[in-house]
Amino acid sequence: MARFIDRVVLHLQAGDGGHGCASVAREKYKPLGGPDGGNGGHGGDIVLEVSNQVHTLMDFHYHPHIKSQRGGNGGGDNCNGARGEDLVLEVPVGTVVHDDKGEVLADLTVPGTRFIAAEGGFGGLGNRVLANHRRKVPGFALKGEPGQARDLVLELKSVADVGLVGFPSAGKSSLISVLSAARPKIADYPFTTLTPNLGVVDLGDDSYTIADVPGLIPGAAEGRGLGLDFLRHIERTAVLVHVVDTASIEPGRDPVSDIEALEEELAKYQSALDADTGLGDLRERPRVVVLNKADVPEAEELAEFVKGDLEEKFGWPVFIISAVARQGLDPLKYALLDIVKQDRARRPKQKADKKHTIIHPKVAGRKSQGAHLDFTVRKDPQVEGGFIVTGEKLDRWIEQTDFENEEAVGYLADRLNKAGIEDELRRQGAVEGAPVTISDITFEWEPMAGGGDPTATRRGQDARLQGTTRASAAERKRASQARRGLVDEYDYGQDEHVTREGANRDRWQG
Ligand SMILES: Nc1nc2c(ncn2[C@@H]2O[C@H](COP(=O)(O)OP(=O)(O)OP(=O)(O)O)[C@@H](O)[C@H]2O)c(=O)[nH]1
Ligand SMILES: [Mg+2]
Repeated sequence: MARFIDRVVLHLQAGDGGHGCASVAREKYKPLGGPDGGNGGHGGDIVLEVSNQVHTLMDFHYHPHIKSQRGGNGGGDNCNGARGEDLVLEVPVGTVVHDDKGEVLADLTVPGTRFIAAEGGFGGLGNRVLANHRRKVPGFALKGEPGQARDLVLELKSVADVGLVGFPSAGKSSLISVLSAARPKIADYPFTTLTPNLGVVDLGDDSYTIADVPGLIPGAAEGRGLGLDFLRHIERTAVLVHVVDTASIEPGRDPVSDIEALEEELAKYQSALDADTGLGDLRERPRVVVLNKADVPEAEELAEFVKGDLEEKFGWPVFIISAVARQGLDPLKYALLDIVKQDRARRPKQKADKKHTIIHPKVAGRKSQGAHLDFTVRKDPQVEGGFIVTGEKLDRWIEQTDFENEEAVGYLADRLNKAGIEDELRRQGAVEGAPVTISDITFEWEPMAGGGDPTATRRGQDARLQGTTRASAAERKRASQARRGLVDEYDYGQDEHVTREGANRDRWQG
């Protein structure tokens, strides 16, 4: 039998954005035409789509590394790069998406719902759109942003209204087979059922689903039997049914202690759930007791004998049935329907228009494309006189910057200034030459004189980039990375060699 995979860790890498292009139009009598570099295309997203055609997470188990397409680079002649294709992966109904810290990101229960699991990077702007009246022919373009890389945990929780629990061979699979069209394997040895079975109980106008899970034994919480893992399939049920075998009660076991033993395991399972699942406490779920195999005379006798005790002890409804002889099924079916209906009435209605919902997880800076920029400036605790500037959008700006290109670095400096970061640094007492760290790079701060027109930078005229004795921005970035441990060691070519320790001892002086 195929192994039932119901939990899988996915390693996602959404497509990077294509780079923008810096290009200058060349026409016959116009040796230097306008900028005509196109934008890079956005990288493709990785999307999960709920489908009722798939029922397991099996495929992901074999292919957990998932990558979507990169955006095309922009080209000259105003050619924009192609958008990377989205990768749409089908997941079964009942898939719950967690991040790697266990936080629930999405609970995918409605077919057609889409979840953007990893977003492709934005394409970089080409020099045509970067041009303005001052920067007429930008000699640079923005780089594409890397696509989102993240690990997600998918868990399949069957969406059943009724969950059957019981010792092995109590007759759970037999019961689901007579209540629904499900045809699970039935046999007289324990642990016949290795993976949960779902069935639909059809009562004409009404229907509900029922889940038959593998047998439980005392000690399951410590891993005995099949363990407790499969209980996640009954986490969201409206009612739990204890199926008790009254025909083959062994010495030392009786219906009351059987139920108590399983209750104990359920409680252990509940307390092992680390976070609030949002599904309420399993221990507070309504219960029903089914005394099965009443076609066997002694079993029926025992069942009649303990019924009153059970009702009194637990306060749950008790039904005496025979799955094999199909006896006593109708009262059980309708009693379960009642409980399911009450539960449904309590839950918020799922609107019909929820059909094609798209769930967008929050992605840094994406939603706030406007002028407003959130950033924080604080003193660098490790560097005397240094500052650290953080802000979601800033990381993106750094990523977009081609540090090999000084004009691009000048453009970044303008953006930072415009955003008010210079003002804030000044306000907090930063002095010229202060090491300012943004994202993975440390700059040496050179305030713009008198806070001059921040858009005034023109090609090759950025004062902050003058001077031949200074390290290039690219070199500073490498040194900064080495110092911050982002790269262990970086070979500078020639004889220069910067190591982490070296850089720490003797901070890079740009
Ligand atoms: N006499 C009688 N036997 C039954 C009845 N229901 C189930 N059985 C028998 O009990 C044995 C176990 O039945 P299953 O339905 O496989 O039990 P289960 O609870 O699903 O068992 P696991 O999957 O191993 O946990 C089989 O031999 C069934 O034929 C019943 O109502 N009467
Ligand atoms: Mg079974």
